[in-house]
Amino acid sequence: MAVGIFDSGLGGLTVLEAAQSRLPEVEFLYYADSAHAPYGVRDADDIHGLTRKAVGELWDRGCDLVILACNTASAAALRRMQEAGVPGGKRVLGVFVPLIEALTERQWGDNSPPREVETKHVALFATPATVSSRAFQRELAFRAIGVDVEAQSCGGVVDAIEEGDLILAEALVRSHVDALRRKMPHPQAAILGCTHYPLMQDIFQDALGADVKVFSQGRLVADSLADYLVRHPDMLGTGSGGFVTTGDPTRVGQRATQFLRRRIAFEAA
Ligand code: DGN
Repeated sequence: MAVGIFDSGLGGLTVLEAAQSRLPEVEFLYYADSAHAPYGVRDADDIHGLTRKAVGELWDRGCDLVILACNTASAAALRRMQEAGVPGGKRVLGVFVPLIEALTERQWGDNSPPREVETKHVALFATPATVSSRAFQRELAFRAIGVDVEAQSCGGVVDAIEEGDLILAEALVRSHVDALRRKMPHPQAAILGCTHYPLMQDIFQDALGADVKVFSQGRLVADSLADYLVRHPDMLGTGSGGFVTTGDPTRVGQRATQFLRRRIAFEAA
């Protein structure tokens, strides 16, 4: 019985880790489409096609419920996949909504009309594809009014993390935070709108300063998954847990081991 967790690469491990600690009794099958990472510089059709294929493979492996632990895929593919129709008994969920519910202080699934919220100046850090989709702003507008969002497209950060070059990743994060501050000098909150970025969360927090509340998705998505499984226990599926990748399993396993500080072995997808 496993839930599928999908990302183009290693970023979704931040969601997996939070989900494993929130739901220790649940197995997870993690799918990294490393052969096609990064998604953040691809166009929406391409991202949709790759995401559709990966999610289909997770469904075929018995994961009835798949979490897109990737904002780029959630922005470009989720709505389209849901509108095209998901096979009976299967489900795919994204990572935007739990984050936006936390930012706007809403309970899970509160679909009441948009209202004023405390946090009015929000910095969004995400991949070029997520920023240009404006999916975050669209979802936010369903729930809140009067929020000023300044988005910073963080080119290069995902690639540096995937390559294991954390010195370059840190330099890029600091320069993206500087660029954001030139547009919005005093954000109240910062959204890490890419599941890779929590791997650099301390650097974001340091560069932004202690007075900026940094939101990342791991725990929020894990809590919302736990709620979902209480209401839909039948969605646990028949698959078994593990780690698969379309890339080189040895190399991807080494990087994952480095990030999670425990041994992770990937198999070929
Ligand atoms: N981790 C992905 C996200 O949350 O957008 C980014 C992956 C990528 O390929 N750019």
